[in-house]
Amino acid sequence: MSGHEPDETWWKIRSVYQIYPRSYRDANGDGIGDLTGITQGLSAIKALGAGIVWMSPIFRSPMADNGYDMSGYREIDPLFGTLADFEALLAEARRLDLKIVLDIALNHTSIDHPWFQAALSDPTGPYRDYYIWRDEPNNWQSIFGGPAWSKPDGDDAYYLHLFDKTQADLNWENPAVREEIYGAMRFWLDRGVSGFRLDVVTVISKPPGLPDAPDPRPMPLYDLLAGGPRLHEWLRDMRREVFDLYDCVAIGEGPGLNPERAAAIVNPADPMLHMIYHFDFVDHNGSRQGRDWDRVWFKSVFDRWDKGIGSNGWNSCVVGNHDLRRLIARFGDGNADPSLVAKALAATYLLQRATPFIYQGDELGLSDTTITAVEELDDVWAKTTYGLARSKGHTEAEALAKAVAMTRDHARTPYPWTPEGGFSLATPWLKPTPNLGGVDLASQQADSHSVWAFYRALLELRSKNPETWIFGAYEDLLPAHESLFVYRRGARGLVCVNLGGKACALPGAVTQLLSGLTCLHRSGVASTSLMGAWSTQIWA
Ligand code: TEU
Ligand code: CA
Repeated sequence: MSGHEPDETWWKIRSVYQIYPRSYRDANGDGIGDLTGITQGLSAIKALGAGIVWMSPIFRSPMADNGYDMSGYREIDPLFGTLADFEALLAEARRLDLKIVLDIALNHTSIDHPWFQAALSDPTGPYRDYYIWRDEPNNWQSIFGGPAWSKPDGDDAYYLHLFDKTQADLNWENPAVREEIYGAMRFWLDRGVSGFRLDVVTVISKPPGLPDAPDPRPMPLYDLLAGGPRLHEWLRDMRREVFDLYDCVAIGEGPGLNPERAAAIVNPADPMLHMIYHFDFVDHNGSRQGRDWDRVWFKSVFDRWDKGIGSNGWNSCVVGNHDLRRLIARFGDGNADPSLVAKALAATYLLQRATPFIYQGDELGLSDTTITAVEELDDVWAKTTYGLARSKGHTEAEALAKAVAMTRDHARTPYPWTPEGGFSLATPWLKPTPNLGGVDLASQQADSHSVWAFYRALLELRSKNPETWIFGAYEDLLPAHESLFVYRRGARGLVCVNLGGKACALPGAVTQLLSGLTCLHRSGVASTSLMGAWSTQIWA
């Protein structure tokens, strides 16, 4: 296939907006976001210009991991509403021409799931083999910290949980498990959803015999487990038994992937999933990894994935999500104007040869929140981190600092609809991020220079000129520059971004290219020869 052949496939053309349902909008006044709230909010997503809405989990769950611990794959959790509320949401989405994509955690269920409960009450019955049991644990550590194996009270064996101890890994080797998951996906596709985001799908196939890991710590273990021996076989099954039967999109979450592994999964000649998103950015949660934010590395990630998949298959671009600190906190600079940083980052990831994913609030330039006490933490991972630090002898203050540096709560605070909040009439379930002025939807919709307006302008660019901004070939013109990100799209698209706080001269070769083009958008102080701090200009 040639490098820039326009292709009308909707999941390439449309952009994705990710909703965190607990925190999007509360319609019934209990302080927690819900489906009716989402229905009311869809027109705002339409106005922004996204075309696909991915909702983090809404299925039945005891909410230890806010829905990524599912106890019923065919039920809406009552906290979020009813099936009728969901049908109303789908009807509104259809009216607005938005596609709805659901999130399914298929690597594990909650231990409250009836399957796990049956596995406990009847160890010789059919549900025991839905999960992974050993008499003696191996050395694996859970991603959230602590051992990856737990023994239920009164049981003889340990079950595997790569995440929280309430999230038991499913035994995908058991064909009955696979049938259950495929059936659940068809259940929702039959009701009109347009696809799924498959949580940690790369780790469903475990290494035979579950051997000890050379390095059992969480992240290295992840890399070891990603892409197990039967992953491709099961993804092909899934494609045949589910996705090929509908006009839908299957988006894999891909921890542990490199471009070669990912390319195999989205290869049009042997299709498994439509898109899979990598962890090169997701793994970079700022201070949690203690890595510097290196602009040359940042640019190289876009380049390596474009080279790795390009038009042979299709890339997706996830930079921020509900598992991370806020985008501008991870890839900003403490001193800069946050709205300039937000716009500069938007210009890096919305105009790639890929489907961009916008995480709720990033389109407003929302920043990290302030957390001053352990009681303010909700994230199970952060609480585990805090507890482990305390048990290792760290003081309360040290343990809290560790948890605050990594907690996923930063991204999960209520969506700011108005300067006063506007998320709920009640006290929200999680303390909102302080609004230091103008970081709310109403203010930004009224301001043509807002971050929101900038996001909308870039999404409009993408949809108005797909040959250039969606399918045009990608080339990084200054890969080694320490601050400037200048890339080309197709024959005429050119994006210049200064990812730093100091003004930089544009190299003459770039200035020359600009002379035949028109500037479509600009933020900060930028000219054809100079890029001010965190400035952006987009030409075609
Ligand atoms: O996340 C997978 C996951 O491993 C991430 O938490 C990742 O390790 C981290 O972001 C790296 O910085 C998915 C969901 O997105 C997450 O919310 C769930 O907690 C997790 O799976 C378990 O279902
Ligand atoms: Ca509610």
